[in-house]
Amino acid sequence: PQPTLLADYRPYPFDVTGVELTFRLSPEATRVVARIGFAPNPARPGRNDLRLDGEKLKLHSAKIDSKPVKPDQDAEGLTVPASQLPDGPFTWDAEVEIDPKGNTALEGLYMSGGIYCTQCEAEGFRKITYYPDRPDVMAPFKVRIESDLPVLLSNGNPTAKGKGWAEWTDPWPKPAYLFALVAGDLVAVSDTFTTMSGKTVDLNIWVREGDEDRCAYAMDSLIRSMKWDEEVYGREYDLDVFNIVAIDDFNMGAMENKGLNIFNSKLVLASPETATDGDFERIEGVIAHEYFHNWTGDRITCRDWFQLCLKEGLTVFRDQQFTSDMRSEPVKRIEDVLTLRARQFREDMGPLAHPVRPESYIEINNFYTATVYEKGAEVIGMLKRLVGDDGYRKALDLYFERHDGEAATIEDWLMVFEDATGRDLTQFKRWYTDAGTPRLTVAEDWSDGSFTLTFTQKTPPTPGQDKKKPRVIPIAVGLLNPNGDEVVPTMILEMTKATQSFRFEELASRPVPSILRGFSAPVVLDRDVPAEERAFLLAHDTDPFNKWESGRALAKDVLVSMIGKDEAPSQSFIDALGRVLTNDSLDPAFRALCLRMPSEDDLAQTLHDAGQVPDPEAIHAGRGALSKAIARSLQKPLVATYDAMATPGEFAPDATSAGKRALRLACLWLLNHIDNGTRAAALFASADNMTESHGALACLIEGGRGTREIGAFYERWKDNRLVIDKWFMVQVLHAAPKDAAPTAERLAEHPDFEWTNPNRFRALLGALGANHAGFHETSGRAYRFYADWLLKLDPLNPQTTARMSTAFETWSRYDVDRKSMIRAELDRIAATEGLSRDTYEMVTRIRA
Ligand code: BAL
Ligand code: ZN
Repeated sequence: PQPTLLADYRPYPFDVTGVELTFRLSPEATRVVARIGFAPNPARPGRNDLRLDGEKLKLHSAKIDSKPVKPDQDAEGLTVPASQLPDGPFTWDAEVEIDPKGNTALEGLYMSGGIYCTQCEAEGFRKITYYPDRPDVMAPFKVRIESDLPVLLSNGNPTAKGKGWAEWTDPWPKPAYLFALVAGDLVAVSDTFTTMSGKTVDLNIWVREGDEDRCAYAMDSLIRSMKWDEEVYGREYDLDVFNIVAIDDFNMGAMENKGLNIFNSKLVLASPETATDGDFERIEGVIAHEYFHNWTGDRITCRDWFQLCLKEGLTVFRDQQFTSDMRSEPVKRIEDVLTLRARQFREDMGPLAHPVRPESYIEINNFYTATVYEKGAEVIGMLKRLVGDDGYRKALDLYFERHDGEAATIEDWLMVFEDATGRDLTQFKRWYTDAGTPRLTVAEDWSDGSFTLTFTQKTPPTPGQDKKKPRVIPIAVGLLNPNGDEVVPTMILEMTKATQSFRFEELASRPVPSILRGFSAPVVLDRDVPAEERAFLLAHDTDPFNKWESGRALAKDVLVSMIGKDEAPSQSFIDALGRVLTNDSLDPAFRALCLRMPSEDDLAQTLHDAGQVPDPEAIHAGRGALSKAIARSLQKPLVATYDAMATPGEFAPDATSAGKRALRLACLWLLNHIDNGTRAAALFASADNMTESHGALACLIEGGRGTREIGAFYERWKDNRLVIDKWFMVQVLHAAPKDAAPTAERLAEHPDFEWTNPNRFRALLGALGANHAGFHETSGRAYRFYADWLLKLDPLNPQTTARMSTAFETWSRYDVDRKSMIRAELDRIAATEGLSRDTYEMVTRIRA
């Protein structure tokens, strides 16, 4: 397959002046009648062919200005030569037939449990009708749906309906990827929102009958999101109705189609009994994310898919701000950095590294990555830090004013910051164009009351980019005196050179620096810090992020010396942790994060960075040994905290209650290493909420127990798909290294393993990939099993298959045997005849 290049961008030769679609729904033979107005685009003068994208479409008729035409058809679309086109504007009429029921790729129009639904981002619309399926072609849409199903939905406002049909009109010009249609036997949970200018918007969450009682949190999150976007960004909703639909079979989390968001049901449906606190938080965040896209994505979209971060990075940044306003800012920051490091740093340090704005792709679906999303958001956070809150607000106001209704680029985005703040962002732009995570080293110098920090930045080579120029790095720094008082509050040091010094004068004593506060830039801080200094910062740092980070770094140092050098667990680390655990002035959610050990994958990367070959079993054992040592040493305060953090009474999903449960479960996790599972079994038996029930079950399985509870959990929840996903996942994720692959193999035979459902597939296979020691178990059995399943899913659903292939992206960290076993699996996948373009691109990049 040929790559698409950013450098080849050219505007489409025609403007689309309007789109009218009629859908005659039928599971295996839906007819789509399209009438599309075209006018020559002045940006592409001269006579141009009409090229329309189209895949898996049966063309029944095509006309131009009512006269039949016979376009040249190929596997990717059709062409009407310029010679057959009128000089000026013209109308294209076409009727095609599609097969929603046979559409297992879940792109375009497909069926999920009897419901018709669509997913058009990035390039799914071309599976619905012939169209210039690219984001810079924007047009108003009118849609008529004909079906006997009771609920017929599309974008925009409802404009007419009768028995067996409904019409929708979307006045806002939009690209085809934002098109949506839903038809099914659904019921709505409804509310209203009054916007800042006094307009009433009807809000509906559409679900299957029986699921209505699990929509309240999603609706509440939507209303809070709408209000927040008005208050913080001045953005008002712009249609009479906002619809959300929950769908069981969905490749992504959710989709921001204009006025008709379609969600994976796991990101809508929640009740205390069925959803964990993590689920509630994700629902709140994703509802907000998709709603925020209405302005950052829909009203202003991307010129081409290389600019994906323009809408995704910004919208992630906005949903992170929202969650941090709704919950706890430091806790949210720590959670976001944990995710960034676990997913984006891992990507950036491996064969799939790519810039936030890539320059080439074979399949764009493979670029919905942590780099585009999470690093894209970090880059905006840095911009805000550099220009300040006021500068950021001015720039965003200008962005909305200047580009509303347009398909914009990263250049446009940076230009509004330059124009609003007067700042030159030429060097800053490298964050968008250069891949890789910069590594910062620091030297300290102290003499005569003056303290100097000298930073050096270096970004390792990434595929296709050997040499890297220095970037602008905002380094937030504060200084503490030896008593633990802050003598220099947080300030931003702007690093622009490869090596650069910053001096602090007139200090009474040599300070302890707190560097990269709030994780002010997505870099790795390579700094050997003595354990005493880390413990000092854990105790005294006023910056909550760095307070947590010091504890984390201490834990890592201890684990690395236990794993690599067989050292005993450090008592001083355990004591420092104990002081955090018992410090009631600290938020329980924060304490829970401090108690959580670094992940095994994170430790493997750390060892690899230190020039060692990680041994997954040794890492697993080391982490277990440290947990046990902590539990033995801190047993009393752990038990006391476990008891004190109970949340009796009615379940509340708010951040405070969730924080208590998180701390309670963190204590349980450690105590489980020394109490033979007694507490976990008792909690499982008594829990009235999924957070504790699931947390207790995870502990039991981790301890090699829980057979009875696994059975009871299944019996109780066998009719609830989302909870049964958890049942599959928890058993594989927490299985002992040797048991992970056999457990996954056994569960794959279970009648409920509906593997064509992406949630179910991810629950089982995703859990295997995430069980570090289990996935990398020495026999290679897990690698084989995983690759077998990728090959089985690929012909049906290339998008999900390709995404799941990233389990193999870290292969180069490991020993020769593991490397060669993983490479053999990658070779086997790559050599498979008929492999999808999606998976082909991923496996060839991974094994390169
Ligand atoms: N646009 C795809 C799903 C999302 O990021 O919202
Ligand atoms: Zn998004």
